Amino acid sequence: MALRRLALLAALLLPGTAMAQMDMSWMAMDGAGSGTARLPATEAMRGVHIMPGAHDMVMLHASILPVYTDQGGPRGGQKFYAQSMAMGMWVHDLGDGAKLTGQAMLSLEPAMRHDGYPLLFATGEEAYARALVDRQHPHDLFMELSARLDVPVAPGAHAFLYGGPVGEPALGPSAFMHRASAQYNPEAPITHHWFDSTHITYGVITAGLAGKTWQIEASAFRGQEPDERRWNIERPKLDSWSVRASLAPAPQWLVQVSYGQLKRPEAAHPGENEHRFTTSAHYNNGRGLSAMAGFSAKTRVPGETRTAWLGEVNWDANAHDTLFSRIENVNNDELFPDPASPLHDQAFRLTKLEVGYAYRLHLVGPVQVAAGGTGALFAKPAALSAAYGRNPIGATIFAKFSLSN
Ligand SMILES: [Cu+2]
Repeated sequence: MALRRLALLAALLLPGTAMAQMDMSWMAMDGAGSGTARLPATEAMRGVHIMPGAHDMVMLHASILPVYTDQGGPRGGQKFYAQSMAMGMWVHDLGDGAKLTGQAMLSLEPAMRHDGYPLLFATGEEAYARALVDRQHPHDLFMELSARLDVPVAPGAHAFLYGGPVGEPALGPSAFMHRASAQYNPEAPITHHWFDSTHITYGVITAGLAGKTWQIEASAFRGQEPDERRWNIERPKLDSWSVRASLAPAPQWLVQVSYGQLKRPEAAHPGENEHRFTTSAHYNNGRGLSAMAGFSAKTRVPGETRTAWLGEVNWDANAHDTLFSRIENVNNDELFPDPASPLHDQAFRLTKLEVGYAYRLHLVGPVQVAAGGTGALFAKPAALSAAYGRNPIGATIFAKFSLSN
């Protein structure tokens, strides 16, 4: 594992310190995902690690992902766009098993138009004061500004407190851009607003207890989703709550169950709260194969319950070739936001199957590129054929430049 190699290197470089005397256990991350979410312990954090001192570690990660997509059918748009993110994490050893972590994550996606990029059958959030349909919103400049304190409370157990003006509550799986199973997929899931849309939340406080193989936590946070002005930091609030339990029966596995009650999350559904239940299982064999399966049920209050499934896999077959796929099934009632439409507010069960290939190449220093393409097929009720065409087929090409160890 990268961290162990790093600890060894640090011990060798620090003069006068024998490996046996140094306690590097404070650097252990136990499969850290986005926010306080966990991933399999075999899933190493990507990025560049620096040790400015024996008690400090800095991790840097960044990626830029130019994409061209044609989503297919009459409602599927075409666009050239770029996703981007940069992350800095600083971990400080406080001694006696305690540590302090600061994390910042930024994106230049606000430079996109407010309506983001075409993504057939995706809905959620707004642009130009209208509900986004068949599009994915851009992310905010500040994706995360958080701090976390870990203190040991019993042998093999520690308590943690996490929070900040921009963070991620204990709800859902680790967000898609942090999962190895989605690392080369250039598209957001169309089930983003069922599973992991709370990954950018203005105002989060989470308290939890964790061991190597388990974690329980609870959050207070702002239920309202980010608005379409993406350069600013919105006013934090703590009007919603969630709880999550995670279990790692083996280092290759992580299972989470979470539930939250969100106060008026969506501008397009004024006056409606949301209760969200999610569960997911994540697998990583530590040798290039990672996968996830998840289920979500979100209930509008007042309103209906809409469910979604997601399956995702990434396989680095060798040093250069990667195959990946995602299948999603969702019951969506937001495809026709115009009240004049006869299909307004009607729910349709949709399936998207996406299959992709990436060629990975080490460029220079810590920079690598993964270039490839994806194809997408959809299954939908016949009632949607007039709007979406009988068999829309999506095609996307991309090149992802990123920092890695
Ligand atoms: Cu998002």
